[in-house]
Amino acid sequence: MFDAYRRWGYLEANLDPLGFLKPEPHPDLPKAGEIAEQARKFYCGTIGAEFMHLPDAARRNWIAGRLEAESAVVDQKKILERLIRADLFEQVLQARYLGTKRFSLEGVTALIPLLDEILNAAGRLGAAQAVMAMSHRGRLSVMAHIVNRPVHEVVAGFEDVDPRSVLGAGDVKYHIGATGSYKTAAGATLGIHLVSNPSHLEAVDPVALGRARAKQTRIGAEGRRKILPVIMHGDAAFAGQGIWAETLNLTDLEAYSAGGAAHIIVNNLIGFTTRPDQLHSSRFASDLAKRQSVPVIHVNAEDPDAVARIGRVAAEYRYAFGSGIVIDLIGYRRHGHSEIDDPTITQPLLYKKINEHPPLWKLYAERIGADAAPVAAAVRSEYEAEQEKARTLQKTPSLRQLPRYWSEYKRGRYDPSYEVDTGLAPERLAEITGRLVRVPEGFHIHPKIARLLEQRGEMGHGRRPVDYGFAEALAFASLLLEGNPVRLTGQDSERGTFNQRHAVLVDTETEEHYLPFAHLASAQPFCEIHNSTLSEGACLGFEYGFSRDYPEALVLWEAQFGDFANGAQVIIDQFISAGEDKWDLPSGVVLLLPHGFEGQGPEHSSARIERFLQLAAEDNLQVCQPSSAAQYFHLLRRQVRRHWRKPLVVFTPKSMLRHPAACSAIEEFARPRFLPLVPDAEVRDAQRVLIASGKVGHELKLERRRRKDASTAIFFLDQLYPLPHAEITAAIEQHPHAREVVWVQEEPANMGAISYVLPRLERLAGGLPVRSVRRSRSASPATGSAKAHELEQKTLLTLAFATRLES
Ligand SMILES: Cc1ncc(C[n+]2csc(CCOP(=O)(O)OP(=O)(O)O)c2C)c(N)n1
Repeated sequence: MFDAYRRWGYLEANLDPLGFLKPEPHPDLPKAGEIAEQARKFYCGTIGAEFMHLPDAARRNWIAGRLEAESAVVDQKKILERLIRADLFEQVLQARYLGTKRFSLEGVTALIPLLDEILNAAGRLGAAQAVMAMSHRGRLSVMAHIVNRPVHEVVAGFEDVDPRSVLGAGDVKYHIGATGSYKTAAGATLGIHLVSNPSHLEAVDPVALGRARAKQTRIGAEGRRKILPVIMHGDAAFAGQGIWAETLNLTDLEAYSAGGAAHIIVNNLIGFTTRPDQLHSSRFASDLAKRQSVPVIHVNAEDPDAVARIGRVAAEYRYAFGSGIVIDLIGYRRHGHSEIDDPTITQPLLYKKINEHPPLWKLYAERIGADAAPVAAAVRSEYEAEQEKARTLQKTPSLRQLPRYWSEYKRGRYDPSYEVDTGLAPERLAEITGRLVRVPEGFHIHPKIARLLEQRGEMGHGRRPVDYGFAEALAFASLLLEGNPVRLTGQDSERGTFNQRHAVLVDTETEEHYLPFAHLASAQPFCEIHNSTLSEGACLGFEYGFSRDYPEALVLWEAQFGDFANGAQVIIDQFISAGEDKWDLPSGVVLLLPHGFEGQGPEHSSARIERFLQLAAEDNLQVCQPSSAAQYFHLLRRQVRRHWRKPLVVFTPKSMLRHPAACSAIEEFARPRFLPLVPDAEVRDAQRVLIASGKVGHELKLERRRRKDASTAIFFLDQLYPLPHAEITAAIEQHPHAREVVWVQEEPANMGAISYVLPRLERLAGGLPVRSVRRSRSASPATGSAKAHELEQKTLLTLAFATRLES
């Protein structure tokens, strides 16, 4: 009978303080008798636990044991004080800033004692820091009561005193992150990082986990114990947002695990105006979590003692099993979605009931027989004084602080003084090659890989041109040997989609894996190269998060084909391109996006260069398309060796990966730096200058050879943003008799770099006419027919050379 209650008891539990979510009688649950009564006490009270889906009996027994044990004593006086603080914080803001959005926590104020209990238990178990993420709801309260930012600093956001300092930048107060510290009941201090967050619900989840993982990696073996991720979700968002489903799938994987997170659904049983029966196909918003071995514990937010108890159980479970757990904290929303919405229009009956319902602290004080009035009066006047103090501030204080490991890195605008040399002498490259191509004794190597390693050996010793795959390996290995960690994830990135990387070697007899990058020297930083899940948003979000806490590492995310990056568009728009402008938070994350029109159809051609260029402003990104293996090598090394931290978007080749035209002599790796513009070394005093980026530039060179044309110079624009103005002007000036400049791109006229490049080239061309050759405007990026592609490509090349030269 107990087992039936363990399995189904939650359906009959009393979980909704307002009683709209009715218990659902289950036929397998006997109602009469002493044992039934006892089981009902554990499983059908204000806690409803779903854990019988866990395949591991030890975990099921652990949870049953906790739920069936006597409740531990909780500090009711403290809980009451915290509930008073949470409620009066909102009421003071409501009174002083009427008509301003704050996304009040009222109705689910039990979140604050819940977080208290999680942090107290985690502190006892060895946590030193919590990485927290949440959306708008209750965020200001969490900043004040958990992150412990002084209330006047949090309130300063409402005063908005120095708008001139953030013209065009900054963010609203309920999205900005905060750093602070939390004192546990036992006197320990935990660092708290509340991650900055865009409006896009749940987008912050993978970012927070990536940050937690990076912090754990930095600490080493004790990392998982010391760093606890805590992620808070809205009920509508938890059920509805795909990026959260993707993130959940990362939880237990070697590449992504952070030892489990405490997840809290701050469940007010409503979306903006939308009812739960319109928000999810399941009884509970939390059902998605059951796809995995994650327990879900629902708790009625109006039983603070039960809430506190579950907080403790959740933290202990995370530490016992290194696994995530979901707490579904069910309450209500006192006001409209924001305080300026009138909820009585869409939920008149619900809000009639809410209006008559007293705040939790009053109910709780009555329940425990406490006189709350003196504490409430003291808290109210404390917060009113804080609000007065906020009004006197001259400047809105920053609530965030970058960790110390960021101190030597630069953000903001580019400055040429940041440049450093990235070249390596051939002898050094030969030496690195020796370390890269060796295989442990007894390792059974695939014959094709044996051949590849042999060829790479020749490349590294200057006996064969170096291809992209090996140029990348040389960049990774040299950075590792110079003390910089490397982390790369992406779909099938261990081998490489185009069979070009082979970072992870596989023993043909045992399928054991061997990562040569991890065995370069006895003391070296970590190198992690992993195949990712089949997700873009969560995986890129995770790497962005990782890069935020590892400025000295090369952190890369690779798209299988560049067009799939649009599955991560929210992360690109909201974090990578705008993060520094909104939150002053830098990142050096690298995106590798295979790009190029090769007749593979509309979906495998374009990484949408145009979108990245549209996002580019204020030196927020670097958008590059290296034209050769050596350029790629220098670009990757520059990203780390230079101390300017900026996201780097690299359009990487497909067919050109091994193409002789894109391979480089070993001497090219010794030249000092990456060239944002590669001028033409073959043609002097040209009459026409063609400028292109990527594969088409090589095709133009072949076409020039075929035509025996000696009057056309071809430049590669390898860095599209920031645009190398001086280099472009100087290269054009090398051809004083040039009569026109032509931008050539494979992409249709409404795509590619054209709308960004053309007006700029017109300014840089010293009065020469500038025209363009490209495919016609098109709704879809490329043709689905390989033959049509060839015809188009031929026409494109012909047009680049055939048109009339203007005088
Ligand atoms: C991806 C995304 N879609 C839509 C919105 C607009 N929006 C903001 S809050 C909200 C309702 C969220 O409900 P819930 O997740 O239950 O959180 P609550 O506000 O109730 O705490 C919506 C639809 C958004 N911010 N992000």
